[in-house]
Amino acid sequence: MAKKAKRAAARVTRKAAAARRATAHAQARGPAGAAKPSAKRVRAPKKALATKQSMLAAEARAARSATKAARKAEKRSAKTTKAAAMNGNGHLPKPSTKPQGQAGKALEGVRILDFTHVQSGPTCTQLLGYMGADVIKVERPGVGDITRGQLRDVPNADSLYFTMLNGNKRSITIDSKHPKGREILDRLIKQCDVLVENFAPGALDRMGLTWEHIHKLNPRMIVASVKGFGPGPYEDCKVYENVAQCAGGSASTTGFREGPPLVTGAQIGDSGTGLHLALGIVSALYQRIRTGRGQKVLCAMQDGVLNLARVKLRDQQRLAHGPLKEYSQFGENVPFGKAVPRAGNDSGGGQPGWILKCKGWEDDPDAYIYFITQAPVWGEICDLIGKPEWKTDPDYATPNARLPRLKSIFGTIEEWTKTMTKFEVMDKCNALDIPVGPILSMKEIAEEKSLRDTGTVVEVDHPTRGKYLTVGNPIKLSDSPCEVQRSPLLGEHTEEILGKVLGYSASEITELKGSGALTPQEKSRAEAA
Ligand code: CAO
Repeated sequence: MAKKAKRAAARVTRKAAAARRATAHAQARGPAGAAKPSAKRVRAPKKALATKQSMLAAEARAARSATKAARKAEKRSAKTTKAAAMNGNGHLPKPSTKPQGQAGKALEGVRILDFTHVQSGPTCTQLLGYMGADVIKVERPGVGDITRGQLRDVPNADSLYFTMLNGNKRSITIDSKHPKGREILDRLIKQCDVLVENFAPGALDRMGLTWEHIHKLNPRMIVASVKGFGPGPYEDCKVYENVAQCAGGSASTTGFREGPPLVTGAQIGDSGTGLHLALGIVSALYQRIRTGRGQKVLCAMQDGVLNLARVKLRDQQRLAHGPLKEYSQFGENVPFGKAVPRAGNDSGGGQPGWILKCKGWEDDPDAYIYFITQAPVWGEICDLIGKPEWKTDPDYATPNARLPRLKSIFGTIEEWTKTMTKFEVMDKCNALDIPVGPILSMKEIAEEKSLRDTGTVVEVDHPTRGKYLTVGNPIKLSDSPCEVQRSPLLGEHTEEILGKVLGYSASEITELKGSGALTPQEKSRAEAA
């Protein structure tokens, strides 16, 4: 009986090792080649071990004794089960011995079927490209992404609107409504890991690319969408950036109390939602390692904006318990209404701040600095601006005492900041750990050397428009270097993708070209002109 228990324990250990090998193998192949959803190849170690453990337990009970070796083996397998459960996808491969930055890129092996246009979706797929994914952008023949021709600064060249959102991608033109085009798309679906789209609600279904169709062709595919609104009364609406800023609570809380709601220059509706979507996609890719199957990822722009404006929903709830004392309207004795008001340049946190004029403000619209009266450095601020008496004056010495008189305090600080440039104020304040920030113009940012050095602002060369600046990857990974590439010309990689990715022969490609699935129909050609 003891022998039986030993054999059972050995079988458990062998199973655990096999499961470990299978998982490591699946990981090495990357998500594009992830294991079958049937989970035959990547056995869930936890389940296998649990079954075997219970067998072992049964046999051991029957034997009424177990050898020392059997108990050791049982302990080992229990540990394995626990570890597998803890990291969620089994065992990781051994740590690479290559130096950081030389072991490939984070999303290498992941292929994206990029059906995005305008800004929200392209932001997401560009980021995935920066992380090493192979992004195949599908565009309508002859027309392409509408932004190619919008806000053009160089005649007959793709606009900066397009080029700055579509780097690190390949472009293929396919008429998704042409029967042959549908065939090509079906092949692409089988070859890709993620389909990303931000069409108007229902457009993907109208192309015949329903979730059911996609999932049947490729059960591993993740289908990621940006829509204006989530399920509800507005779900069928088309949405652009500013609509999302308004519907997500940003516009009502931005601007000055006396003025109308204001939209911000930062594209929190489009680029912000694209960023949210990218996180959804990589999470779904990670879960797929364990489950072997894809899922739908949906980011509504209203939700994305609200997520970024969550401090204002915080304030809405605080309002039920009294005035918002850090808002300058409190100090000005202006009563609060029922909803969170616009706060001008008040700091959103617990440390009051305001934008103050600096030397040259009369001629330079950006000669300003954001100044924060952080409580721990209040003494340093008082000394610096020549008001040492405020350190002990009961009207100024504590944060609560200062709240009703913030406007006059910032007025006094401004008299001091106006005597210097914003960079001189920066130098003086930083030396004392006083948090301040210069208002930088886009011109200053474009010329800022440190942003070039870190790859946040990158110059790339383009065959028709020449050199242009773009924003590189704002997310820096130490083991996944980012090389920013120019955006593709319309259909630049059509043949390459048909041949190398989809395996069409030269004669089949010629046939496809003649079918009209890759070339503009007369109507779209006229529209594009
Ligand atoms: N071949 C053939 N047809 C194609 C095609 C291709 N390769 N690519 C797109 N099309 C078709 C679509 O199928 C759709 O046709 P139908 O309406 O007949 O089904 C048509 O082109 C237009 O798509 P659309 O409705 O998405 O585009 P639009 O310009 O009318 O609307 C937008 C643009 C952004 C308002 C809408 O796409 C939308 O609301 N998207 C979701 C929210 C979003 O991402 N907004 C942010 C945009 S950035 O500011």
